[in-house]
Amino acid sequence: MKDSANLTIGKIFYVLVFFQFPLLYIFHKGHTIPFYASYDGNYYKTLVKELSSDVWEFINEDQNKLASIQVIKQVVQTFVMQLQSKNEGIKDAEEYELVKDTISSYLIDTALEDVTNNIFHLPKPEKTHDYPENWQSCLETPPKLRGQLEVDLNQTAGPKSFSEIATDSPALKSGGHWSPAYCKAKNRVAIVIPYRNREIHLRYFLMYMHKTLQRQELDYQIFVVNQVDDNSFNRAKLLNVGFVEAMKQYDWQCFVFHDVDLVLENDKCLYRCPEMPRHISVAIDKFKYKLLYAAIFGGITSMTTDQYIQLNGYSNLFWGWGGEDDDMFNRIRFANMKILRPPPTTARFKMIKHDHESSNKPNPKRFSLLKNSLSRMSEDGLNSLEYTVKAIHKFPTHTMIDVDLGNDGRPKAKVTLQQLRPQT
Ligand code: NGS
Repeated sequence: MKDSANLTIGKIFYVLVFFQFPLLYIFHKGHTIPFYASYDGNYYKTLVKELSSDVWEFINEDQNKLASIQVIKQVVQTFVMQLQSKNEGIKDAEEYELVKDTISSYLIDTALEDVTNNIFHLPKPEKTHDYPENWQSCLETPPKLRGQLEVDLNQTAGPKSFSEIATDSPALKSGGHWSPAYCKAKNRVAIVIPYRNREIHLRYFLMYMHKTLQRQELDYQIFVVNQVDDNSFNRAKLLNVGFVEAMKQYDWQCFVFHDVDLVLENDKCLYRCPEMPRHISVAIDKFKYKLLYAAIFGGITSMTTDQYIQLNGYSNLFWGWGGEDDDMFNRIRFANMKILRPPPTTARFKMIKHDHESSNKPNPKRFSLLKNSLSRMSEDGLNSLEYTVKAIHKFPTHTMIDVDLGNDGRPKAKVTLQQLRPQT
């Protein structure tokens, strides 16, 4: 009895000696390492909030509307340095980084909140889906896939005509809409193509891609958004228009934004809805099947409807060639989303050879616009989109939306009196 009592006391002693060590160690460290918890938690929160609202006010002042992320960072750093010099705030580098991170995520959250509060409301689609609800879902691996495909974009006779393409896909419904007739497609995917005057490209695209998308067993439709005004080409704004107009028709779950000159060479690269924004045109023959640069987000991309709304779509301000895709890359990063890429073994594309169009000159403003992607994000995009639909043609192979994007801000050629008078 006595022995067993001794044993218990021994155990308690053992536990106390060995287990108090880590505690002592932590207490000891707690005193020597300067730690922001030396402020009471609320004080710290108030501090960050105050700083953030000051920064946010600064951004919202009219003259700072276009403040770049660099400027914002500078402002944040100045605030933090002021605190440090007063010796009443940040204690070490770790805490400094923490304050910076907290403030930037606060800014980003506020920007995103602005987007959500301010979001335009999507119209109710005419139809939600085209299949009976009780159908079995299509298989995870579509059985008709072929893998590597023969794609020839340089045929002497040129691509097939629109009517030949329609004949090849008899199950196409009006406007280039298709869905499997034997199972419930896994996804409803709108393919949006920004377009101007590229009929040969479009015919090659449709000739190959309809067949591929059908083997992938998607519920899909091809929307060609045709810029009919004579301003510089605005790829990003056309994508926004495509998004809104497509959503009016059907309850699309996701979008593939697709340049017309790219054709998929391997049907195993599925155009299904992605978990995170996806850059699909990974390996293109023109670039020796190598990614041009790590942050590239051009060519072909895909996003869910919700992600696109959260990002406020693309910017409307990129008139002419270049930069709009980099701006979207920034938006995605600011929204803390990741970018996914399919493997280069299947995400292989052939590009149709062509010259730069004269109406799509590089946009000289693209670099300065890219400096303030963040501060524009909440007010430049879906919620500021203005355009005029001139016509919607529901062809058998595709839906063509003729759109006037409005003025690009360039001075227009003046009409002279002579032009107005009939020539004699
Ligand atoms: C970058 C452009 C992107 C463009 C990419 C690839 O330089 O918009 O080249 O273009 N960014 C800027 O100009 C800021 S490509 O060679 O495919 O025509 O997507």
